[in-house]
Amino acid sequence: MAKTVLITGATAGFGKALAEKFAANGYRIIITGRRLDRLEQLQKELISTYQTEVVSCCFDVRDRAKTFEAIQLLPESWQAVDVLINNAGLAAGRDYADEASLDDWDTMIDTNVKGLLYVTKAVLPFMIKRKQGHIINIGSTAAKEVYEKGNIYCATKSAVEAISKGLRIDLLRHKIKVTAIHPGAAETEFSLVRFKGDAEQAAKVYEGYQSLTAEDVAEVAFYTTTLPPHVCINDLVVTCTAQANSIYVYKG
Ligand code: NDP
Ligand code: 8X3
Repeated sequence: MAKTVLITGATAGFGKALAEKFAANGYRIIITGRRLDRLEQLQKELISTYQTEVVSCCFDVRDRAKTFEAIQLLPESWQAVDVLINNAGLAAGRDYADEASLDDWDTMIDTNVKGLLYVTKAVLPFMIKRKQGHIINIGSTAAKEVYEKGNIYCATKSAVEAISKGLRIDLLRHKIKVTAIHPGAAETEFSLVRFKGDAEQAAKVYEGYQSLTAEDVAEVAFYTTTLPPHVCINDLVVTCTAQANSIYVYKG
């Protein structure tokens, strides 16, 4: 039977590219996100382009009850999740800590940390039952070096890194792989969301160099799932060639 991947945040950016990449490689796909219209559109596209099976689940990962309900209500044939990609996430604002909004901080912590934990906890019993599985958590170069005005976004991504390390240890006995992938700057809706719809400010982030694309990240993430059962990539940083880390980007 074809393998199954569950991808959070599949309505845009990395998540959408990941859904396409896994579908092109014969996976059955579970896509999730909050924007129902986009989920329905992507579901149609994946089915018609790749002739694969696709289920879409619309929920907000910050809502603990709804997240558990959506995952627990998956039909039994869809509960055999081989790969879980915790991708849903965002940055809200880019401000000095003393000037930043507490609501933005709550949003980032609730989505990037607590949401990731809820989805993981809901999917884990399916993997444990089958004594196999691969969890891929999307962190960021922001987990590795904190940058000015990055404060809580960087903290949430450091948390993703620490959570991945902890899960890797605790899940050894269940033979479940845990990979953390830390991409650098990639042009998606990320900056538009961060700057609350200010397209000009968002575009400036990617000016003067070739940033990563969502497809680049999907390619790398997919690669980590192609290795033999005894091989696990634990932690992987991927940036465009113009970027050394979350602080240094060469715009030449
Ligand atoms: P996008 O803004 O393009 O996509 C984000 C996705 O997350 C959307 O599908 C969105 O769906 C989903 N999402 C956000 N909040 C929630 C929520 N509360 N519940 C459910 N889904 C949610 O960003 P990217 O694709 O660039 O980002 C994906 C991940 O990669 C994030 O975790 C981000 O932090 C990380 N990252 C991004 C980098 C970049 O430069 N782009 C670099 C490094 C890491 P919807 O709105 O429909 O709910
Ligand atoms: C997103 C990339 O550089 O804005 O994680 O932190 S960055």
